[in-house]
Amino acid sequence: MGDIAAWTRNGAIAVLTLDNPPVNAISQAVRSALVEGVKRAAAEPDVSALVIACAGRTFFAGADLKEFGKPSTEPFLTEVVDTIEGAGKPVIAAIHGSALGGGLEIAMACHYRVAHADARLGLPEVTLGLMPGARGTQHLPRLVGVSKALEIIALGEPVSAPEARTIGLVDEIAEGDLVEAACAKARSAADAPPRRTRERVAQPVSDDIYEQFSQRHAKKFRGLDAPKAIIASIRAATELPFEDGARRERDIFLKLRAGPQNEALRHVFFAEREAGKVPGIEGGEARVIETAGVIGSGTMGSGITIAFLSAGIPVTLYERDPAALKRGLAHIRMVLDGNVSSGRMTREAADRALSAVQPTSDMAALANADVIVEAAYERMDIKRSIFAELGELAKPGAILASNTSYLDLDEIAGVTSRPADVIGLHFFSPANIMKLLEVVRGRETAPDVIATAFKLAKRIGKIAVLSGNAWGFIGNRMLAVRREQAEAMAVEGASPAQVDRVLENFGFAMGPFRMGDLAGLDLGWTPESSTGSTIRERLCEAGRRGQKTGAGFYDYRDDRKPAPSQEAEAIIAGFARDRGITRSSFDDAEILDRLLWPMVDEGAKLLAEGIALRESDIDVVWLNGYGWPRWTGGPMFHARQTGLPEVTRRLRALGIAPSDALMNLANEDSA
Ligand code: T1G
Repeated sequence: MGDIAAWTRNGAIAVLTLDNPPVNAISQAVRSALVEGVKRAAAEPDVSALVIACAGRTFFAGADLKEFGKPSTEPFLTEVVDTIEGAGKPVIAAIHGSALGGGLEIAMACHYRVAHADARLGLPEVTLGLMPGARGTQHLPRLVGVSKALEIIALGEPVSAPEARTIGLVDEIAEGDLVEAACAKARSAADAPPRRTRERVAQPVSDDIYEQFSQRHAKKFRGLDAPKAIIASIRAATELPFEDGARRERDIFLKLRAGPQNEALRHVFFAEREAGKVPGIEGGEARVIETAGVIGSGTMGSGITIAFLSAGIPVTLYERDPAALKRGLAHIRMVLDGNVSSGRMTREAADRALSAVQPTSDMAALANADVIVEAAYERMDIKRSIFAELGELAKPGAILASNTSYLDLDEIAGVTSRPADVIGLHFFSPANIMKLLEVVRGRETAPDVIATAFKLAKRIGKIAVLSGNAWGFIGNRMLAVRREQAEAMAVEGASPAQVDRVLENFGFAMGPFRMGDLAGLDLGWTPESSTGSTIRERLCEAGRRGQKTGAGFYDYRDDRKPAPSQEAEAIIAGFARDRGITRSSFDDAEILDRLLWPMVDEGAKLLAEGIALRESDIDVVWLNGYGWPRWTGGPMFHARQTGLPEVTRRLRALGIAPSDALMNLANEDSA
């Protein structure tokens, strides 16, 4: 069996232990070893039952995603599952870590399942644009019923071992040694015929169970092909003989696996892991972070504080203005209480978090923090004065981070005598929820400070992407390009509602104009500084500063729903007239091209300038910071799937000359 599988005996029980680090992905070698092991157990007369276990940190974490996109190799996982379930002697799964996807399918093919109390079990294929492809949609409803199966498979959320035990997915929670417990279960099962899941019945449920489930999760399923297929396959388990349901499942699985959404979502899976690998930094020494300081208790400062507290990192929250500090603390308490009522957090954890924040209006209280994140106003003069003080008062070795969204990190670092300790940690609002963290590397930022930032990001549940120090870093620079195109189209005759609808149909939750109104049109604008040179400024001058003033690009009634605005339209038309622009109508395809491809062109420039390390990093930024629809893989992947030469052609058709950076990528693509 080679070194991927070990065969040991525990009396009459054979134990087959697979070892394919790091997560026991079910590679071809693993599949072969499993089939060989089951056949060996059948052939050895003094073996009365077989335990299947995994070495390392987890049971099988699913099919080997690295084999996708290549020709399938035998034995297929379906053959493995059928061989296990068809075995003449009982086969018991010993589950620890995460039994996911094909891993859980292997476990369900076993006749009994024993799990470690900390194990998790799930079928997350839907997050990859897939559905289980090895009897998962047929076995699970037979074990736990249709409603639970719908949740576990169509939502892709794992269950804990205790919950799995309660719903009938797991037979026992191991007390003490897992393999010993599994062997004991095997001994107790050895005299009875194997209990085959496929011989059980999946109880039918009424149509409205499926209807209600689909409606309840319509937003989550929007744009995805897999959920509908999953629901149909689970239903088939209650209507068809096992073999027919399994055949149907396999056909649909293979179609999804060959489809664009699986390709895009597999790209996302690996891209999000690749982003954490920074050449010259990865695995480097990191500084110890036990306490944090946050400067500013506004929306960002309190969100960042919650992110640290939720990861068990105590925070000294500094705010110059005591009234603002009080508001910030109230916001933190409200969010933590909300986490408790939504079940995302226990009351104890929330109280522990609340007791770990030390509010202060004296900056000296930050002196002992291991990392200090400045989340003050987005003005360079304010940031310079804060960092000049921080440079003096923060203890040696403390990391000084700015949450700036656009500003020059080197200028900020330059006012301190310790630029090596200065880094950008650009959180996205709400900072306690959004997963993206742009880690901005200054000219003198020390490598161990970057390594610490990436380690800290993982600890607080963020996905970090490295950015060079240039205006707007990665995401906001591309966002500015999209906004410019959107507002230009509004001046040229497209309505804000049409532009928003086009982007929302593509898969964004919110189009650029609704987003602008929500964020406020007056960011960085003041009546004194206004020049009326953009439609945003014209709207602000007319008092239309966004949803918060009841009017922006849209009118907002008391239900806060955006309604097309005659007044905004008149202001935009007036702006066009002043510039001698003849307005015309747009078709949706042209609007989408003008929203997406100039952003991709900007992404190519970011790569050429070395601000972004990889195309996939740019995807990760947009997927996790701006709600790019995951099933299309991100801006750069979507452009690749469209074909870069085609993207440059469409840019030219819009009258936009592709940059040299994009042309170079396109030429490589067609080489
Ligand atoms: N295949 C290949 N490599 C995988 C992998 C997989 N399934 N899962 C993880 N890795 C790699 C990952 O790229 C990283 O590599 C390393 O392992 C650690 O991962 C037929 C078709 C198990 C919860 O969707 O959810 O089965 O960067 O950083 O945070 O029906 O990995 O070190 O080189 O994520 O501790 C279904 C995917 C597949 C589970 C561990 N299974 N994996 O999380 O570590 S489809 C999944 C995870 C399927 C069947 C269908 C997580 C984890 P590197 P990591 P982690």
